[in-house]
Amino acid sequence: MRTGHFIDLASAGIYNHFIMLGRLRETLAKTRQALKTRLAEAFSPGRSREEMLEALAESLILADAGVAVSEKITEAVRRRTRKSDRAEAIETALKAELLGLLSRQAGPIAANGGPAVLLLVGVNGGGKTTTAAKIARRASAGGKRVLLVAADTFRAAAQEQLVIWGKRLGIPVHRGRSGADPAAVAFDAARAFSSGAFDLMIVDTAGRIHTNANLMSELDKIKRVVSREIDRGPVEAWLILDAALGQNALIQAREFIKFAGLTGLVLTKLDGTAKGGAVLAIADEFGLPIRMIGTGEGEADLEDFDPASFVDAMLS
Ligand SMILES: Nc1nc2c(ncn2[C@@H]2O[C@H](COP(=O)(O)OP(=O)(O)OP(=O)(O)O)[C@@H](O)[C@H]2O)c(=O)[nH]1
Ligand SMILES: [Mg+2]
Repeated sequence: MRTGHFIDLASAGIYNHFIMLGRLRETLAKTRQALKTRLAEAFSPGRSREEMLEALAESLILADAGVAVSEKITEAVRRRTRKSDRAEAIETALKAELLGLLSRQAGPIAANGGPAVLLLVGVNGGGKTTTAAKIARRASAGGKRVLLVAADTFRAAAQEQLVIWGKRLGIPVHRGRSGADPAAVAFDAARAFSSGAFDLMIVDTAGRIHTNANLMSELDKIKRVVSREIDRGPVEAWLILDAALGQNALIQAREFIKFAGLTGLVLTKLDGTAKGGAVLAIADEFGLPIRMIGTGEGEADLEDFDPASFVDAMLS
């Protein structure tokens, strides 16, 4: 009986792994296409090693990995393959190189229960509110008592959007008065959280343009106020980046990283973009773990960032 139970679990695990990989492959279809179109042609029989390496750099650039990182990866592949002119050797080296690059920055929520408070920040329309709902749903399914906080007080509709998600998911939402100071709303929510009735508090903030210094320093204030009030578990701040922006996502990240004490990144909208290669540039440039990826508009379209599956889905 017991053994059977474990076998069932194991096969379910493998089964889930294949389903997940299938979904990720679907999500990254356009990025994979961008990468592979040029590669397939370059790796056809009779091509020289230099032609292949040149095409490799080009295909990385086409997938929006950026010139610098594309060249860096190509150089690493060149070193790894020494003088080989076999397409398989180059492809294997490419996989290893991408895996190494992405693994440096992988980081799912810590095993020790994860953060107590999660502040989601980013520019307008990046997917903060949707991601807040997705994370809340997942944590709640895992048995955590979640409090969603609508600290986007600029637009009444923004708070309403989170309230609707809360109703749909059966998760309580703390909201402030329209126009209230978002730090004050977050403070009140932190008080409620401190009562011990919740395990995880997810704060949805207003979208802000990274060039507005006042709006950016408001994030520092929210984090400070909340951190002062919370006496258990870490307070994390994750930057929500729209992967479809490709290289422009890096420009945003460079500014946000100066504020809000960022502890992680979430890349949204990887579905439907051919610019997924930007993930490589992001992993290369920022010393911040990519925590999760958004793979669609639905409440379940969120996955932990797993470098091995990601590379597989991107290349095979
Ligand atoms: N395809 C796809 N769409 C997404 C994903 N995440 C969010 N979206 C969509 O992106 C749009 C904006 O999402 P929101 O969650 O409202 O973005 P936000 O950052 O809260 O926006 P503001 O509050 O206006 O700054 C919505 O239409 C979402 O459904 C994703 O992973 N994939
Ligand atoms: Mg929002």
